[in-house]
Amino acid sequence: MAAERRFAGGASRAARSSLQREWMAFSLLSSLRANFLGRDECRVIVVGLDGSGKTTIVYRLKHGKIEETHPTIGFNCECVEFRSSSGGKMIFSLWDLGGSQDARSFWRMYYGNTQAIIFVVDSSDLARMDEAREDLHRMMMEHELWDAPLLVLANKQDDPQAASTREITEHLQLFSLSNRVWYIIDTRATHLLEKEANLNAGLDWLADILLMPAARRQEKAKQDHRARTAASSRGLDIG
Ligand SMILES: Nc1nc2c(ncn2[C@@H]2O[C@H](COP(=O)(O)OP(=O)(O)OP(=O)(O)O)[C@@H](O)[C@H]2O)c(=O)[nH]1
Ligand SMILES: [Mg+2]
Repeated sequence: MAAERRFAGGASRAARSSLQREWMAFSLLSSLRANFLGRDECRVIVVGLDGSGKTTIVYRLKHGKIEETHPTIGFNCECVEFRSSSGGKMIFSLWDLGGSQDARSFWRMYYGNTQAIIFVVDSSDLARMDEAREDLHRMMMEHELWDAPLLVLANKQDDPQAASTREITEHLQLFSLSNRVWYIIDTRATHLLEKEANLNAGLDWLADILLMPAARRQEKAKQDHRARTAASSRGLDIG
């Protein structure tokens, strides 16, 4: 089942009441999914600032092609069946949340039962990297998301101005996330070649992590943190 909710923009009050309607639609859809869908479905929220490429990514994963997008107010939801390179099978239920400032104030409404977070960054938008970091860390403090693995997609790497994954790791202060499994990967969602788009590589990591027992995941978070801290102190690449 797929749902699309889009809003063409406009005055803030209109946008907020549209967001409230979206939230009600979301609650209904969530409870239907919880009742009727299988246990191998993983609920993932796809978040990040407006224009970072979330909808482009979700549509590409779903339909295998690049589609025209419009700013999302509310959410899009798509189910994507995925088999990781290690053979793990997973159905990702991807909840693509609008990234405008108005829409971001509603993100927390969608956190319940979330199993993983995909945070999309426009790597060429250095001017808004602080804003992205603040939103990310605010989300990391949320109780409902304490255990959710975090996949950061450093998108728009085709842009000549794009910051590297290492630079983005530093801008977003990912190293401070010592109790969470996280991973950052470079993506080019509008590149024609899948290998260059690199989206499946990110889902590969996520599928393997989600198939791990929770206790093992916590242990991995600690191991990764120790390894990254050690690599950083030796000036090595720590992504
Ligand atoms: N150059 C380049 N453009 C991209 C890439 N990914 C997405 N875009 C473009 O970025 C613009 C915004 O993409 P969307 O997917 O609508 O962004 P969004 O994050 O869903 O934005 P909101 O819905 O407003 O939160 C579109 O014009 C996309 O074609 C990429 O990797 N490289
Ligand atoms: Mg969108």
